[in-house]
Amino acid sequence: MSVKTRRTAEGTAVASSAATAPAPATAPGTPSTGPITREELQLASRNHAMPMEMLRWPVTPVGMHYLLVHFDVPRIDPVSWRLNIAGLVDHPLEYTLPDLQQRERRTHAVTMECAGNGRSRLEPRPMSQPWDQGGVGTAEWTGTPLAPLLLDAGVSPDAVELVFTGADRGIQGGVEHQYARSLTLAEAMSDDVLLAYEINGQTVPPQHGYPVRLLVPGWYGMTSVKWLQSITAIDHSFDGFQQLGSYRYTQNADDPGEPVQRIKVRSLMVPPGIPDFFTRQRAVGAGPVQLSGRAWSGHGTVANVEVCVDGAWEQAHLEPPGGRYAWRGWTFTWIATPGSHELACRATDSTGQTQPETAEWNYQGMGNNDVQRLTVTVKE
Ligand SMILES: Nc1nc2c(c(=O)[nH]1)N[C@H]1C(S)=C(S)[C@@H](COP(=O)(O)O)O[C@H]1N2
Ligand SMILES: [Mo]
Repeated sequence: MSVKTRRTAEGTAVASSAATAPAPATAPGTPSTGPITREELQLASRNHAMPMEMLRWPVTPVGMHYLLVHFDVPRIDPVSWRLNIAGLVDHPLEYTLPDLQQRERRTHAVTMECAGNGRSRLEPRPMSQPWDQGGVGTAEWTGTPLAPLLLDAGVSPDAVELVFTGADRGIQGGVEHQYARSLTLAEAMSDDVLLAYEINGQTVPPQHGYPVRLLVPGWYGMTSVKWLQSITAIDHSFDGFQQLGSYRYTQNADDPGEPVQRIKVRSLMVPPGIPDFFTRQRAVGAGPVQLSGRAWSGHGTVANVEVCVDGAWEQAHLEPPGGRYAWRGWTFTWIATPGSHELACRATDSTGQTQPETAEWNYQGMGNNDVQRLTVTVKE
């Protein structure tokens, strides 16, 4: 019986048999209009979001940063752990953790966002990690720049890509593999790419990639391979599952699509006032309300943020940038009048890209940066 591998969104795994009936509507990777499934709940509770109120913090506390782990968190012994640089290089190299820690040390505040952030808002809903809007966070990552290590290894002129492989292993798309992603040599040599071993001044915890993770500012999170084990120079385009089978803007299971790469412009608002426990509906008192939030883009800098109250867009005030790769704070004073109101925010980046009013659907639910809208009840 022939088994056909289907392209699926992150966190899902499926091999459907060509000889059997079409996959049921609950199969991973299948767009669904039904309620959230047990499998989605299982993923959502493993891979938590950043609560929206954490947008008040310029740097997200470690336990509040979002989390995305495809397989199991591997337990790694720091003493026997090595990072190998191999493949098409003149000098294959092996580094211990202290070797890396003794090299040049750099810290960047970096906003990281999961490519699937906003997925559950799409209709039909691609079945995978069902993010609402909290698949984002900003941390101060410390590590050593990657480029000098590549220069030391002497990457061959025949090399076109570098494959970054993590220690975690699982099955996705019917393929058993270690999590791995590639970058072109030029992308990997970029000055801002780090091998990170600290987050917010602490050792990187197990769930975020201990002992060392790749960190590629401006790119969606899947690029920043956790539990990094090896870097391999190859003379062709990497065809691993996480490169070719997932993280693509596609229209159906057989569409090769386009690769998901840099983070699209987005802004989010701290939900104002106080929430209702169950519905999370917001209530505020009448009068001036200071709205605030943060905006980011992996394509450039944030040029503008607008706030919409009941359909009318106005400029928000931008705070000074918090670093080249970190989100930018914004504020807006809203004179709240009694009744129900709809608030929204929208950012535009330095390349002129802005957020769409309605999500652009794609099969894997990638890169949804639609405008955030919320309803607020204003009391007398
Ligand atoms: N080895 C490995 N690296 C990985 C992943 C993974 O499952 N395994 N998930 C990726 C994805 S999809 C995202 S969004 C980020 C999430 O990083 P965080 O959990 O530290 O926030 O890690 C990326 N790196
Ligand atoms: Mo992700």
